[in-house]
Amino acid sequence: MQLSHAEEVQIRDAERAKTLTKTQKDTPLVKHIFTADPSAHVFEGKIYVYPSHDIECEGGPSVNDDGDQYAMRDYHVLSLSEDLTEATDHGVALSLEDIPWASAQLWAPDAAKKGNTYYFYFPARDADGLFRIGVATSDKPTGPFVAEESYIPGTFSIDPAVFEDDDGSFYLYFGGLWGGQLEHWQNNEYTSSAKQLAAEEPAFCPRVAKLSENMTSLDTPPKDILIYDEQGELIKAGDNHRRFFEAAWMHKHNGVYYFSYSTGDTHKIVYATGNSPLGPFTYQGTILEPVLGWTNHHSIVSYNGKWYLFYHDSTLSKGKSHLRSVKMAELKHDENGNIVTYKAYHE
Ligand code: FUB
Repeated sequence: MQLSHAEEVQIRDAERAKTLTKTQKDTPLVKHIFTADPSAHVFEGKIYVYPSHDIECEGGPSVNDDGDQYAMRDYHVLSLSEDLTEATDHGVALSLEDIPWASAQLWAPDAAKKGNTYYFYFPARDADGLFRIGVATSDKPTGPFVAEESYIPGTFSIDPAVFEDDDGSFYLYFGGLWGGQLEHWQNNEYTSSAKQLAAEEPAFCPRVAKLSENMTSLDTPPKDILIYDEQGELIKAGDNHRRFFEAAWMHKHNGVYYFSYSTGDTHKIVYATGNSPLGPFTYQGTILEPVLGWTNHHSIVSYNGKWYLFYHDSTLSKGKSHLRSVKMAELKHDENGNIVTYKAYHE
């Protein structure tokens, strides 16, 4: 029987964990729960991290390429001490049973602050099993968050990331292949059969939409984010080391927009740069080499004059891809603005 990619990684990583746990450069921010998909932001002078909360599934997970093993049911919020040496878990901020429209799988979230309100964005499956993006609000960065009655109209797929530009506009980035269902959405319409692309066709695009003033709806329909290579050609579907898979993030450094993402089945975090939050972007290189575990997912935030990379790996669970832990490291841009590739393990 042919193994899925997820099963192959699971078998491989049980062995790799023995070495990589010894050579890891960073330790998990918290160890009493498993956390993943960290979205970090500075609110009121402190770093808050909005992660997924990984759990062991009852009866053991069914490991497959749709990600059924990622069966999360609630969210916790973490905050870091000012010297960044300690993390506090503020407990459950939102639970599946308190989200009227969601049926399962609380995947990678993000958060934003506008005025005195904190907005928590999260993907989940709706009653029909389609991933949608929801929003919940609180007057505190740690929640508890109160979810809207329905998901944000016009949203689909997974991995919301919210970016506030210098003019106070907010943009929502999202999308994810395979279990994230992005292949089912063309021109913002759902099709029951996933579109198949030939290797030479342009890859599936992540999406971006401007958020409305109220932060709970889209101001514009989602639009494709175009990512070009150095020759000015769109990155191809078969270019698995550079094409978008999931885990979108945006940061701005010296006036340049850095769009970063996971390449999925090649397990890297890479980036592309541009002059507008809406793109187009030109591919630049690797931010984070593959980590222990199937998924690679990150965020990048500036704090007290330094840049930090938040990411996760599966060292604490000894290589189980669905039980991950959030870590952090300093991230450097060189004098030309290029990001210096980070390796999470000593050679
Ligand atoms: O945590 C579930 C999914 O795994 C996320 O939504 C993806 O980005 C990947 O990290």
